[in-house]
Amino acid sequence: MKPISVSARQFPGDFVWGTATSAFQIEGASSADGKGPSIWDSFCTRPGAIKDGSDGKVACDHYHRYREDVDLLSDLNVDAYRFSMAWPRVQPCGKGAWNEAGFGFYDRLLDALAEKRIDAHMTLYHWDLPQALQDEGGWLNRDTAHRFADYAYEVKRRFGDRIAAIATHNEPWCTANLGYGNAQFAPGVADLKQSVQVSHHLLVSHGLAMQAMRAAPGSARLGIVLNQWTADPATDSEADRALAEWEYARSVQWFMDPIFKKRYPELALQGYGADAPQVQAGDFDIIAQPLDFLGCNYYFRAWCSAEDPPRPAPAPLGTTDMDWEIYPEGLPELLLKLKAEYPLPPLYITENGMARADAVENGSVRDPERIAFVQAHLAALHRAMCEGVDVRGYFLWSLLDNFEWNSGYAKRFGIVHVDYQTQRRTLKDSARWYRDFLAHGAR
Ligand code: GCO
Repeated sequence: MKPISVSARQFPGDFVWGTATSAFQIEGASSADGKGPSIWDSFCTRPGAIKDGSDGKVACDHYHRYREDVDLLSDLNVDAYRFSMAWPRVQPCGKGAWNEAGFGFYDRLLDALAEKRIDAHMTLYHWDLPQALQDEGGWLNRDTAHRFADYAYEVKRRFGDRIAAIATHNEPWCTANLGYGNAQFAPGVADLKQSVQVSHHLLVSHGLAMQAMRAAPGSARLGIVLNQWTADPATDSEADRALAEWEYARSVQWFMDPIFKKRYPELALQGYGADAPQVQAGDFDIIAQPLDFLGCNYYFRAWCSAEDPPRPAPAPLGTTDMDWEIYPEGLPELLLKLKAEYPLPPLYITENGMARADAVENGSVRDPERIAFVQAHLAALHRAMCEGVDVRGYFLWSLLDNFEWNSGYAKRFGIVHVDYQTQRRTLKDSARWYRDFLAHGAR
């Protein structure tokens, strides 16, 4: 990929620039100060679940090094930092007693961010359900949605004036499809019917949490973060086109329709047949709460081939270390499609970035492909904004190399390299580029 010229000055003066992380992927300290175990702590002990056999016990040790990491953020000139709260850190069993020591960590993190004038964008649920709730059925148990709303209320009550934005869920598609559909993620279940029911409970929990947080004090803006993609048929064949429509319906519309149209997409319901979820009267009224923002995580498009084996995506710009096609054009295509289909609130690109097999050589990490990746996506994003899509911010995934779920530490998404033996942080060239990009756009 060639470098593309893009400047922060092209974007609105109040555009929010940030980086993103999540609790389980960076914090470590998995049983410190009263934290309860999460489903990811458990999943990591399952033989073969994590490709490199690793776990989240230490991760980036951010729990102990958060000050250094906030200094890094400040050096990068970002306006905002997106991170998640570990539910079992603040409520070890997912219900009942709060863990003050756990809240203490986020209190200190928020103070450190405020000191550096960095806005906090917090996610309540980035996949680390308290194991105690899993023992009672996890997201398959509708009661978990109510426990989630209690947790959301408490967080907003305590921190609602110190956090710019709170997202209920990060990528509920992953929780349902990877956690319950194909067992790649915790809790490691492979059962279509369960995964579809879980997706419904996640949506209900989002709605209940939104209602609870609206009733709590605090000025934080409230929304949800979805992973989204366009779905392109590999050929013009009827089978490929049908597959692409199905893919878009079951992934994007499945979460957008309930929130914005109080229904599930007909095509997906038909496809699921007997596996369609049980929906109670009034559920769509709960789910369709007004949002202050919608977070969109964009990494790739879905390439839909019904052939066996499937036709590979053309990938003229190459693929990332995850084997994901680099396809910046999909971002404006997706955003314009969403704008045409839904009454959207302001959008944030809450994740975008790439994995690369990075290594430190002579004290530096050369990652020109990542710089080109971000530039290309920003240029594409800017085109969507020129065409009228209301996007308010961009968060690069990720600040640090971290625990990439079932890939363990083998995949590096950070703009800052982490040496897991020493916990040494080294700015990659992409971090230096982002820092300068933001400095030149200084307002
Ligand atoms: C996601 C998660 C992140 C991942 C990132 C790279 O989008 O899947 O939010 O936790 O690490 O996306 O896969």
